Amino acid sequence: MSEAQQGKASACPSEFDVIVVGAGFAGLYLIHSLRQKGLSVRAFEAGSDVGGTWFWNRYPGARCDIESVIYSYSFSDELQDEWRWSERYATQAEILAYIQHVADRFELRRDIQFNTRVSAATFDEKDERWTVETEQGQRVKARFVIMATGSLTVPKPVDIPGLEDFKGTWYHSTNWPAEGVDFTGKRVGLVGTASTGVQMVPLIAQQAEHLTVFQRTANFVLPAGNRPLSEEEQRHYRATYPQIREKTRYSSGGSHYQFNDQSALVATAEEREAIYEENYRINGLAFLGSFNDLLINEEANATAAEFIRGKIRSVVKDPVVAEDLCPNDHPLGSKRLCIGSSYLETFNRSNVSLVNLKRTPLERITEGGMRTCDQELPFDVLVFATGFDAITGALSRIQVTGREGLKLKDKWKDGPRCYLGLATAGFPNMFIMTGPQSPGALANVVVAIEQHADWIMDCIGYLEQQNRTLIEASPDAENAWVEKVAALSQITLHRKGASWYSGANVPGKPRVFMPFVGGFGNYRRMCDAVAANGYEGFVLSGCAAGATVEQEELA
Ligand code: NA7
Repeated sequence: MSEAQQGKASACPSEFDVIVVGAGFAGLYLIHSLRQKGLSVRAFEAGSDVGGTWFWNRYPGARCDIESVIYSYSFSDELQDEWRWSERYATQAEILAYIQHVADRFELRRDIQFNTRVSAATFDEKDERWTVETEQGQRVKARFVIMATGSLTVPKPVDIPGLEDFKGTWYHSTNWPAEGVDFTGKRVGLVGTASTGVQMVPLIAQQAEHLTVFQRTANFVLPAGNRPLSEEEQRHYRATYPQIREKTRYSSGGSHYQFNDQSALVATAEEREAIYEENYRINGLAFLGSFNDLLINEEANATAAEFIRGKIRSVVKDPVVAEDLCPNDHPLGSKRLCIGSSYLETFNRSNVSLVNLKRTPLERITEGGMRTCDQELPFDVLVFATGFDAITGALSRIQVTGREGLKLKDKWKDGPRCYLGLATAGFPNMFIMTGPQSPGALANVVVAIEQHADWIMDCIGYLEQQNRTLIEASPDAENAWVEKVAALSQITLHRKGASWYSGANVPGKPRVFMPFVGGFGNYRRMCDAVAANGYEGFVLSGCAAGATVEQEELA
């Protein structure tokens, strides 16, 4: 094990051009891009290897809900040509192997210090440097700091009383033992029925003596339509990658699908049924593109929601269980659709039961199991698929201090505020990857990461060209952007789904709809226009050594 992997301070000089926090998809591409620009970089990573979200989330059934051929980097033709995805939707293991391959191929590990959690980042106005501090007490300086801390990295703490009393073993999906868990012969209680729970349930059910699924909110679950990718498909993808990538860069969600530009209310009932049927069978998340108004018109949305409820009723044999699994309290797509394999079918197994917590609320975890208002159920193992303190969770755990001692946690106490989702006023030379008010959470995040990183590289280049040393979002531009993101979220039906997109899943977290919903392609064009207009909305200041420039007033 190298010194960097052991997290040893001696492996690290004390000053760099850029410090990157995190070595997942975002951190790795940043390291590669910064090196290409000739900048020195050090990345700090809490895990013992690269991968970020895909390093930690190793629970049974973990897969990406975006197709493997597009959930991958586009920056290197050689990388693209040599990598083979074995299935339409890659498993966590395959995605992690890909990320590790990228780290090896571009020799990225030598700039990463593993097993090192960043605890603080402080901007010093006098020497225009960030000081980044680790939990081991190491202090390193840099001109820029880039937070590549990920949107889905910090687990939401289990908020059910009594966990400390439980005598059996318990696991949270976000921190799964690397060696796996054997559920054979065990009575398992699982809480959480969104993307993660939906992926785990069928696999745990195959092993467990009995699996009890505790569901608070029923979700819209669609079949993934997963399958191995044939040699011919692989060849086809490689041959058409330039067109596929171009499409993902300017599409609404970073995908290559052709969406239907027709209203669901214009189509006849038969046409609607045929389109829903086709998309349900094979298109996963792209089901939402069946018509152009599913996310903005409640009547249109209701037709799709009813189609899915019909599917649930046709698959699940017990009519009471089927009705319990039918989502009724939020529009389809207002929370992320769940993409599964044999999820609904699993409820037809004799060793699986469903507890509807809306009807019989959970009271507490006990020594031997779980108690609802009407029964106590014994378990050997509890599994929590209860989600994340998403988007802002990782950043809020770092003590970030900007100009004049301004603390990020104070600035964001009523909700996060970023200009373009990339920077926040009062924190010069700090960039945030796929942060709040960026489209990252709603788009194919790898496409968003490449766009963010490329934009940041150009921005640093511009700053140097202008002989400036500091760049920061102006408060006015930030306010206008935050208002725009909030106004856009009111147009879509996302406003009706309480989810991690708005912090609604974490008790006490400010309710702010965080992702930009105006479409990824539009966002890219807006960022490009900002750059073309001399980084409009940003204030450039400071003066490079040996240069003379007029100082701009901060707005
Ligand atoms: P999510 O989407 O936040 O879902 C968490 C699930 O856990 C959801 O079903 C919650 O029910 C349930 N939950 C959370 N806390 C409780 C308590 N206290 N009691 C009962 N049920 C609870 O997290 P995921 O990990 O599934 O997915 C996150 C993203 O990862 C996903 O969107 C993809 O992008 C990948 P609720 O809905 O709050 O009633």
